[in-house]
Amino acid sequence: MFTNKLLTLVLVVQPGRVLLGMKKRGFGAGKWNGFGGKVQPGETIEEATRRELQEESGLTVDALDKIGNIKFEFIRETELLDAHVFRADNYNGEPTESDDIHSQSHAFYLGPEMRPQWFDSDKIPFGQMWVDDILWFPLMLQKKKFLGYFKFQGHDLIIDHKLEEVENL
Ligand code: 8OG
Repeated sequence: MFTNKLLTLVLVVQPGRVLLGMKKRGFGAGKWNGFGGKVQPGETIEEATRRELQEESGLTVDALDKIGNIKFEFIRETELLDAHVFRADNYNGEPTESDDIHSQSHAFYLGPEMRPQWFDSDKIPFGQMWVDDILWFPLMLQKKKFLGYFKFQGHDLIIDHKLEEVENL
């Protein structure tokens, strides 16, 4: 019945601030979010996490901490999104709008997908983010691990959810 779609999401965190990107098109356009996307065939989840981070922010990271797994269901849709969430506390490079050479070489290149910006940890723009984020960002910021399930009606309304802190993922 349901198909599972593997997604990655990484939050780059520095003392007192978090790097988010404004998604300019596609799924979640107009929202601030961490960096991530679909896991491609032949790629591990961690490889996909690093690739998406590099493509969308220009950054590379050494250590990636696995901090969460969130399943998203949308009513009347049969695709379950299975998002693997990571946190990185150190990074290399300077945040820049994505300049992925591979996508630029295509005739249909649409320009950068994300515009990165730092936000103070107490000024995270939850009003312009996915509505579930306000529930689990506090755990992420405290380095707590969690499992989540959110059932959406459309893109702005949660009709059912579970969120639990766990010791291990
Ligand atoms: O490839 P694409 O950009 O469509 O991947 C979707 C990205 O959005 C991926 O990084 C996972 C992330 N994402 C969701 N739902 C939610 C959500 O509710 N909150 C946050 N913070 N990220 C989400 O797909």
